[in-house]
Amino acid sequence: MAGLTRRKLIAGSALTAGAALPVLAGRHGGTAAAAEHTGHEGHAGKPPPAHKGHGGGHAAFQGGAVDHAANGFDPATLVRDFDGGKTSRLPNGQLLREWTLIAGEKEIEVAPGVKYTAWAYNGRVPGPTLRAREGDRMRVTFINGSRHPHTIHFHGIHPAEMDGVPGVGAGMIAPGDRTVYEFDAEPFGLHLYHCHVRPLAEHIAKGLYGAFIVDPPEARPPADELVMVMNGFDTNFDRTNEVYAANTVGFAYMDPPLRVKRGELIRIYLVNALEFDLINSFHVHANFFHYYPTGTSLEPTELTDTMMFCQGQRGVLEMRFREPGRFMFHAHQSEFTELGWQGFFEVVE
Ligand SMILES: [Cu+2]
Repeated sequence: MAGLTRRKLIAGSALTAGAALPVLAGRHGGTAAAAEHTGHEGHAGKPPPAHKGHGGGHAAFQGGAVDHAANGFDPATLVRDFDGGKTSRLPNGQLLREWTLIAGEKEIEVAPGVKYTAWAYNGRVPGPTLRAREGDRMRVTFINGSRHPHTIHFHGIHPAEMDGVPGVGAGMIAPGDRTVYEFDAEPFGLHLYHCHVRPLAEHIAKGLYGAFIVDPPEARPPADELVMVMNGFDTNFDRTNEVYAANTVGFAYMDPPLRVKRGELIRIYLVNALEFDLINSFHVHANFFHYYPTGTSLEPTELTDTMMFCQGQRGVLEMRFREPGRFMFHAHQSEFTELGWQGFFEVVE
């Protein structure tokens, strides 16, 4: 992978724009994808092979050949996976939610044939989507099972010693050590958590982050709820990303697409965990969404089809599809789109 740069990938994508279309239409079987995968790897250390139409070159990058079982997580299920922890009542009546997060090292496939040695909470990138209601007590036991010091820094409001930064409270957690972060879940909204050990960009970019949802005291209206953590992977350590995605695996929602129901309220908890690029974005085709910045108000601030996000920025999106069919969603930075950050909603009756 040493010679794999994102500029080369983009150049390749442009060359094979025609070949990529059949992939978008979902006509590639597993065999074709596997063959293309070989073609893709051919780009790593030598000039691109001649593109002989269908199946050549970078159509490979857009196949569906990632081994989700080997990764240990699948974007298709992760997108609706919310973790409320183990619940019990404290003597004062407050609801206690408990989780254990273990930091470790794990090789994952972030696009067909593109492997990356990630640092992960509980073996998945993004880490578990932690979910509580405003005012619940959160108790997160953090175990560092890796060879480097790490922390968990939560966004939200909490005491300084629970902030998960070096030099405050428990500070950096050494390999083999553990600590407990405990605080009340507030304010309601969409937050995130991530490691806060320097060099910060590397510790975050390696995969130590996840979404943290605090529900309002009165639940939001019923909806088909999705979580998308926008991220990227610097596979050749040049401080630019070679792969972009929502929920880690580039092109994951191209095949299979994300199935949603016509007319049903869809709520997306959208977090930008991207490093090395200052801005990311979300765009949906042929539809508009209400946008709730940081999810901290129940009144939307905007009706739009595109939002941009700085690092750590997040918000809640709500929309309904009027018609069945396939509708794209992707970053509106075309470069990110071509390098993996794109998918389809498949709207069904
Ligand atoms: Cu770290």
